[in-house]
Amino acid sequence: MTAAVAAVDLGATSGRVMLGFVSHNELSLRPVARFPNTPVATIDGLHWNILELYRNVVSGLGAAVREEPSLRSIAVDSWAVDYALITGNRMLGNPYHYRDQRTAAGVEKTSALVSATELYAANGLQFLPFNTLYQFAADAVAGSLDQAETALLIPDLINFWLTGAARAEKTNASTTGLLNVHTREWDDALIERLGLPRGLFPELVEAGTPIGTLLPAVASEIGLSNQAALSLTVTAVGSHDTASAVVAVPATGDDFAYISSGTWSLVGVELPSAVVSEASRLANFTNEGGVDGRVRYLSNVMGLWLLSESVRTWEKSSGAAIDLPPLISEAAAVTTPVAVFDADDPRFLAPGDLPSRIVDWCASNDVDAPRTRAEFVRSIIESLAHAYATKIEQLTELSGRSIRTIHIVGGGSLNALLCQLTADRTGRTVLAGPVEATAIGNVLIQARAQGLVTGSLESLRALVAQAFAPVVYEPRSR
Ligand code: ADP
Ligand code: LRH
Repeated sequence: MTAAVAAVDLGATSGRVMLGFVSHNELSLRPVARFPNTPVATIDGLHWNILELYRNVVSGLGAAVREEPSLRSIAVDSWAVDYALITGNRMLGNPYHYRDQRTAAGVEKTSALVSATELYAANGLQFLPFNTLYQFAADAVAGSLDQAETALLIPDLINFWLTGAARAEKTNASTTGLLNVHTREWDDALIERLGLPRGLFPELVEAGTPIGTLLPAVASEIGLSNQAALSLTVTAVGSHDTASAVVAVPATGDDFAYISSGTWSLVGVELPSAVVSEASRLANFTNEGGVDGRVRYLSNVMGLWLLSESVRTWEKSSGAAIDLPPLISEAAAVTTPVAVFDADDPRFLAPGDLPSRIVDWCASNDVDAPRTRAEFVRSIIESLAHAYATKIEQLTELSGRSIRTIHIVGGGSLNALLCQLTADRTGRTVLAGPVEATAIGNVLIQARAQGLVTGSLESLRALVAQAFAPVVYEPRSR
């Protein structure tokens, strides 16, 4: 039997609500709403426009229910690390964006309390200045935690608003830096050492667990009677978007790496257990929690943010909208060599004029900077492919996993130049797509919880491979 579920997938660039139709031999998705995710800078820093996002989620769910009145389940995933502080039912302030500058004070405070080696042994997480624990430390310095009873990561917050139940889904909780890498439970000793209130952290739930049913006001808002709402479950899935994307990598065997390529590029392999060696810490590889207890052993590359923030800069100065596909075609036609810069240089993290920072990087590294738009785009895409290739080599060394093919999923899988250059620079076959891997992974885990499909991640991936044949890029000789 095929039945419908709805996936809410909130990316850092855009959000969508998608209907998923699943049975043991069928998988298809249909978008019902897409909306931009545009952050807002105010006098106290950079924030997500969380109420606007929630309004779009509810209106998208309304459209989903109109199209499929017998919808069985809803699940939410989003970007990681960010959260709202809650007292009772009240949100204390608007959630900060991970690109906000306030975390520097948190990094300093945390490093004074726990060494980087001890931290990695406890949480197995790569250092990113915006990891939730540094944000909490910054909040503590500012006194913002004093009134808070609970902290909810973004998908947990949306689930709370939909159902009234405050839970912490584990894959996303693993990005806080406060889960123990081995037990996958809140690390009470670490939380105490950091001086954070233990009560902030809600009960953990695994992907696939029911969270609750819709609150009556929400049911009415999306056009369901209270009675009908009782047969619709809000389900926990891999609520970290990357965890859901990894579920939907259409891989066979285990000799593959994935690149979840969107605003960020997450380059990794799936492992049965964590790698917490000193070499892994120094290479800044992370052990994030995956669905079904798997480990997502990966590293963040700055990603297509480099391109989208450059496009934003050019659009601002010209006042005209820029279409991505022709821009990428112009970059593909560039024949002169372009600068390959360090895509992960911290100078690229904050919002603002990105092309000028590429020019700065080139000046400080004595490299000729790109001049035309097409050269900038080519330089960005070459630099991303170079970073991917470096991470793939490190992955094989650090994990011992041999990698034959590379699956690129997410928006970046539509970028043919990026996919081809990745094949060329890694010397491996690249399989591109599906573009909506995150929503697909979200759909599959709720469908499995509903009994619409059964089996391991491997059998779910076989279903993805059958429904969404990837585009193949073979390496060209250089
Ligand atoms: P996120 O989930 O982080 O919001 P997505 O997976 O939606 O990110 O990917 C967004 C990125 O996908 C954009 O920044 C853009 O670079 C790329 N992208 C989207 N559509 C296209 C397209 N038609 N051609 C090339 N790249 C695209
Ligand atoms: C990708 C992502 C990534 C995190 C970053 C904050 O959307 O979730 O896995 O590191 O956002």
